[in-house]
Amino acid sequence: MMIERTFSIVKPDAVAKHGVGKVVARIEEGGLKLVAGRFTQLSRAEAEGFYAVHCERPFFNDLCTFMTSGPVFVSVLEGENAVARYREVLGATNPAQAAAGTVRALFGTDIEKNAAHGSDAVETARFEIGFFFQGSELL
Ligand code: 3AN
Repeated sequence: MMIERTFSIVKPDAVAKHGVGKVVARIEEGGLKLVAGRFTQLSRAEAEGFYAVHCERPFFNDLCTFMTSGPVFVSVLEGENAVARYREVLGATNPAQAAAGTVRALFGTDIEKNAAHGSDAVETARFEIGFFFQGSELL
């Protein structure tokens, strides 16, 4: 078992539904702990930079518009196999396919408004954490 860190965004749809506390509760119940967290509202440039890997995808423009549409809660999670574990807590990308009880099944609307983001690999997590947090902010 590896102690890892992963990166989370509670997206504008879930923040608007007052879901931040409920998502954090599921993170903690899943055996992960928050080592940093804050609200922010993404600029267009931040959204495009964060999702740069998807810039050729047809949904890129709409995704960036959605992600800048309201406040988000960004956080860093730590624990054993944190990357895979958090993706289990989130459920499948498409809420319609997410297992019952997962964050996306509970709070997601559709594949774009899917309540929360979690890094897909340790390397990605390192990039995504560094995109939002300084090392000194990780407690
Ligand atoms: P995940 O966040 O589960 O790793 P990715 O990396 O395939 O999923 O997609 C990144 C984000 O892009 C997703 N969180 C989702 O909001 C959005 N997305 C993915 N596929 C679609 C799609 N077909 N239409 C609209 N948005 C999408």
